[in-house]
Amino acid sequence: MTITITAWDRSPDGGRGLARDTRVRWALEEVNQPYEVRLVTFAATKQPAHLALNPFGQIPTYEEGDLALFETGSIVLHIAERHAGLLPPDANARARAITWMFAAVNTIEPPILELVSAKIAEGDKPWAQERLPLVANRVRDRLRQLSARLGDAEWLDGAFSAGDLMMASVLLRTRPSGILDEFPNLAAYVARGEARPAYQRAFAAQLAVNTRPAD
Ligand SMILES: N[C@@H](CCC(=O)N[C@@H](CS)C(=O)NCC(=O)O)C(=O)O
Repeated sequence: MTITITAWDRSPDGGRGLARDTRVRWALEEVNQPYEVRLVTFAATKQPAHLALNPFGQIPTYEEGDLALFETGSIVLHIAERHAGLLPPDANARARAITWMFAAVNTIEPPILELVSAKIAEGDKPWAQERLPLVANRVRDRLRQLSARLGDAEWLDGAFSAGDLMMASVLLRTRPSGILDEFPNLAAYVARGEARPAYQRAFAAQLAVNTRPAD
């Protein structure tokens, strides 16, 4: 059955891989599943056709036959559950990998998004300069804890899993601020993720979309 995801027609990041379709592309590449991409504009994501797929008007979405999903955590879990390669066979190890997926989107991603909002959406407010360091420090607090847990391990819990895929994807967003590089083991962890052939293919695919000539 054909898998179709949605992605920005032109991503605001210009193809740096920070838009969330990249993590879904990465998961599909890890399990060798071909997929199609429907490119959408920001305006189109607020129209009824897209809202029927994602009530919050966001990308990416995932369609496969009569199944339509949104939320990258759910999409990546769906892919990982249906195809071998992203979740370990042992039940407890599998549960722990899923726990890391939730940790990525529930515990690590929120302060990172808050920092992005503080810079982009609120950067011109009179109180922004006072607030920014507080928000940045909340990101550092979480990364310090994650860094302590990772230590010098290659991945978070044994072999590479969907938990690492989600965590590395979320951490990537801390690189532009310089915060990722304050934690050398996390920076190396993200770099290991980016070095995976599946990530390279996913990155190249989204870059091609974002660097194609204008119509
Ligand atoms: N929690 C959602 C977040 C999706 C999300 O924020 N997508 C961004 C693009 S990376 C978006 O569509 N932003 C436009 C908007 O929120 O209106 C997920 O993980 O899928």
